[in-house]
Amino acid sequence: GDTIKLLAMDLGASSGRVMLGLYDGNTLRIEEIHRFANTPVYVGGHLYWDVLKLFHEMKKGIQRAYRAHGKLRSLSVDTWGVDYGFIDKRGMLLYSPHHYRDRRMGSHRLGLEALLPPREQFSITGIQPSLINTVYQLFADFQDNDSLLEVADTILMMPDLFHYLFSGIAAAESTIWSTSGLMDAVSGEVSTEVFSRLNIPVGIVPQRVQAGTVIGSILPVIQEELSVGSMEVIAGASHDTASAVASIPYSLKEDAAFISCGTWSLVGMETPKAVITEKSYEYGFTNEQCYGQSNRLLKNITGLWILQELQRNWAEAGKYVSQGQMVELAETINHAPAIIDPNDELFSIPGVMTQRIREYCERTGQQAPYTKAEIIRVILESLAESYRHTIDEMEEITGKKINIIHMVGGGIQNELLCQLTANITGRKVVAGPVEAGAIGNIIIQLAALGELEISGGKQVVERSFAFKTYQPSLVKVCEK
Ligand code: LFR
Repeated sequence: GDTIKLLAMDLGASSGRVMLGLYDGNTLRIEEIHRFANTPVYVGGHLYWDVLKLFHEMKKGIQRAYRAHGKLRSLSVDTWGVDYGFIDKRGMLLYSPHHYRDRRMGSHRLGLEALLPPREQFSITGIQPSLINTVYQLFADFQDNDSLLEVADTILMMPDLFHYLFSGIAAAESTIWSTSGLMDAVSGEVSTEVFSRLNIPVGIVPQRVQAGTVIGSILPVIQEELSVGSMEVIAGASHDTASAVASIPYSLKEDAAFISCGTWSLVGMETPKAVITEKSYEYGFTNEQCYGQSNRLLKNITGLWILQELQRNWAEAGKYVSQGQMVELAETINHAPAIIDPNDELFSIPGVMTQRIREYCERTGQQAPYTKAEIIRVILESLAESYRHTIDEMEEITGKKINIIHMVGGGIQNELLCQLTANITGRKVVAGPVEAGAIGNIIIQLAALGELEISGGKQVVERSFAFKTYQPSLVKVCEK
């Protein structure tokens, strides 16, 4: 039959990609059409996403793909979680969406928690309370801005917002909404309890759709602007982590965990239902929705973000070091002088990471890293150490033994991180696919279009992409 061509717009917190999927009924090929930076902007001390620029880059991607490959069947956008924008009654975007690393939530934390204590948030929603969550952001917005009640007609999570800009249709897709802290873990619907406790009008949430729904087609004005034909707009598993996990061609229900490695490291496993217990709460786990509605028990670990910040710091000082060079440096020594907790608040907002790491080491009585190699090595070993810790906790919470770790996402190009993960956790690591978010996005589109079953989709992924296995080794990887 004919090859099906479709586009995955996979947006991460530091860069975005437009990927073309080519499916011939047997294997899937992907091709990067366009890659662009996603650089947030400070305005008056607040941090925002440059949403129009992102939309512009995605349109550029559509145009390029169309020129090179002709008719495209569909597109779907997936993004990081928790962030959102508002549209007014006329359907106009009210202002640029805030970045979850903006600081406006801090002063409203206690106010919110007086109305809805953290433990109760967790027991209703299954979501671990965190200042970045939609619920904290939204509460702060309504507190800070009196006019919002009148002018905000509809809230759109980031992927929903882009789908709206492409199709004119406002929808609330379930996987992205599952990151909000505003959904009921049992019903999988918006929690009217949470909204009413916080005096936020629940009517701002648009029609709910499940992951894998064709919601419309791109607007005629956009077709005209780009000189492209019509294509369907699909709400896939529009949360990047849900897409990434959907691409893993193995069962995550038995003895396996996953780590999705990007700006964040998401460490977790798939369970039939949300795991809402004393322990899962205390250990800091959260529950989000998977494609197909099963549950993802996981922990957010501040991941390669620390390395990305370090890279930005050094580049600003005129000393750019690539990610590859960072790994080479880390391999020149064979042991980190200290271990940090990547989730310590020190590392959560933009800043000079070398200083923050030294500060952390002083506070904890450890020898501070001095050279570049030492600093990078501290970050990588600390990540692997926090993976080990999290996986051990997960075994305790679920009573399941985890023998295999599936690592996916751009971060697995850092082979040292994969090997350190195998060594430090003492478990076998299977790494792949790298473009997990985009691949998950594409197979879900194919399923929504009726072109394959999702179980078949997993086989397609297995046939089509490379995987690499790392066995735990006691030999230091860096000893040459
Ligand atoms: C990963 C991710 C995480 C989410 C974090 C912030 O890219 O989507 O799942 O918790 O970004 O939105």
